[in-house]
Amino acid sequence: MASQEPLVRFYDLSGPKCWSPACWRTRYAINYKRIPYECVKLSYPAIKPTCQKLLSPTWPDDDCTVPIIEILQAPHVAKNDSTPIAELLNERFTEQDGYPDLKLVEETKKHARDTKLANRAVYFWICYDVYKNALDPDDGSKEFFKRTRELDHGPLEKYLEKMGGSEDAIFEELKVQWVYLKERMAKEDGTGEPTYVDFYDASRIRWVEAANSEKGKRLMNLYGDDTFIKLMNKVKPYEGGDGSL
Ligand SMILES: N[C@@H](CCC(=O)N[C@@H](CS)C(=O)NCC(=O)O)C(=O)O
Repeated sequence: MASQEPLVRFYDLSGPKCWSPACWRTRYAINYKRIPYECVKLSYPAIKPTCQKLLSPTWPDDDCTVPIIEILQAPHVAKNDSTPIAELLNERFTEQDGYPDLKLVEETKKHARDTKLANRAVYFWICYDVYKNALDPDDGSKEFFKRTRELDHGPLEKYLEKMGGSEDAIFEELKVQWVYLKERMAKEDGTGEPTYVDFYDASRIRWVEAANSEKGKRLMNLYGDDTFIKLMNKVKPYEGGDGSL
């Protein structure tokens, strides 16, 4: 990648590791499509000004999120929101021009409800770990994260109480919401070509691992089988790309 001119600029969150699940989806998508890119790490407080600069000065507060990408070739375009970003990458970097088509981007919308519930369960389970371990300690992200999250749901230390108060309760919820993944992986051996659905599911694992590696290990064994081993084997070749991991 380093020797090629970047065609995309990818805005990810700062922190010791890539941790944001939404940013992982974009990272996987760009790597899968083999698009040369550069990565800019943003602090939490920098997300809104960056959206306003790149997307629109009146960009709604609730939609000020990373990932954001800029396509650096004419016509220049900037976009945020991971799934529309994946769609845009397929439109602009086509098979005809030698870029692999990322399959099943639309499909993720079919599981939107389960995904939302599963993300909610994981969110309350690991939010305090994200605060402690995943954020950059020196760029204002931690203060911003704590202040804004606590306005919504009170002290981060007590988030687990919002979801039944125990990891067991979280896992019971996840087992139900994620059953489509278990059923899908039961038909696979973990060596096939990944799709956007695989990247979507894997991004949740990466999120937990970066926040708390022990919780990540326990999540990998959610179903007591090889569901997650096969999933993570499939996506592994698409993790790197710009040396920032
Ligand atoms: N639907 C969005 C969600 C993105 C999202 O929630 N990003 C978080 C980081 S993981 C964010 O930018 N939050 C900004 C904030 O909370 O101020 C996507 O998939 O891109």
